[in-house]
Amino acid sequence: MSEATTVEHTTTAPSAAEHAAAMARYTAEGESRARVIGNRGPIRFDAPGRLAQDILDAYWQHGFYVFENVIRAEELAELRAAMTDTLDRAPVARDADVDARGRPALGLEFERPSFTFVPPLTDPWGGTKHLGGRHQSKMTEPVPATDAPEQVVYMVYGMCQTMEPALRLYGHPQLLAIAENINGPDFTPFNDAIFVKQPGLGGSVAWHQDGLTHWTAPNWDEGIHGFNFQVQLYATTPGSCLWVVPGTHKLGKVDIKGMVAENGGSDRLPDAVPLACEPGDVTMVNRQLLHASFANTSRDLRISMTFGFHRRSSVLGAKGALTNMEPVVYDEERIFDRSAVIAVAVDARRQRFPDETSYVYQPFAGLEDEYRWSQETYERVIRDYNTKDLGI
Ligand SMILES: O=C(O)CCC(=O)C(=O)O
Repeated sequence: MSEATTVEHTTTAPSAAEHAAAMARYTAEGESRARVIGNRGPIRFDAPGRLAQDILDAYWQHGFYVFENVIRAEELAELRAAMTDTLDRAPVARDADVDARGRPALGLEFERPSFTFVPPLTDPWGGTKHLGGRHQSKMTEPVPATDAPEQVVYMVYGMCQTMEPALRLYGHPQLLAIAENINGPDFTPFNDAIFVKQPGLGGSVAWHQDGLTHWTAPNWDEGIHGFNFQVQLYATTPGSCLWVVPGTHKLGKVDIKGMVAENGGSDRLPDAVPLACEPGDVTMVNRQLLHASFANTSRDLRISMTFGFHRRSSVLGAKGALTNMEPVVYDEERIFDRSAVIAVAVDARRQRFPDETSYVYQPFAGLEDEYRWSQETYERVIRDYNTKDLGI
């Protein structure tokens, strides 16, 4: 994360209103490109646990899919309530240890901070060396309203340890079955993060491809860096949502700076499509797909609960990337410990939704009784689980 606390806008920075107007023109073109591709609809299985072949084909062709209407109203309401409470309990400012009501802020007890902040409408990573320098080019940073706060929450980490509904979401049987279809039955977790984009305030995420470790691997292919789900708590619109450039997951590392230069210096890349969603929709995006989100000058709140999965073969023996922690090689034990979060999540879900058929996670088949959701497994498996993320 950028530690900058103030931002000096150049005289060429657009106002938020100018940015929103430019986005509206871009949106119309993006939406018509998106309509041609389609790549959206309800989750369908051809046979128990086997994702419909046309969905798989569409995902592998374009590098993304939008699953509609996945999260039922009851669960969505629980997720929203948990998220509202979480944001209410965020530190009042970046380094504060109390929330806006003077209570001890959420997350102080964990090893990794639960919140990151940015000045409104800014891009903390574009053109920097953060996160392996993968965000090659800076996004437009519109000038926020004069009464905007100095900092706004940008991302929330460690959702499984702070929000029980989020832990249950992590055990969602259909989403885990999809992960199995994409990455094999021994798939592993990646990490999770919640992107919070408040209307008129939310920062941007510069164009990037996620993977850091396997671009030059002899066995490189379009699935080697896994994928991310984003569960949308509210309607996302082209002004607030994630944009992707279809098909780029097959191209290897792309020259983002060159693409922006060729586009006259504009970050509104010509082939991109918006992943607009309704509440409860879930996007699946290949981590090698070129993607970004713009400063949120729209009127729409976006909260995207984001969690990803990998092939086990991509992770085992890989040297971890993406965190500031000591470089570590992911061995069997590390993978098992982080994967145990899935086992506990499946049971947490079973306890809350006993009529639903639970997902059977093959690496923990037969170990279910050791990973029942309880205070004991919270302490043993869930607390600080994100220090064991499997970032590649
Ligand atoms: O949702 C966003 O705005 C950015 C998501 C993203 O960059 C990611 O999931 O890697």
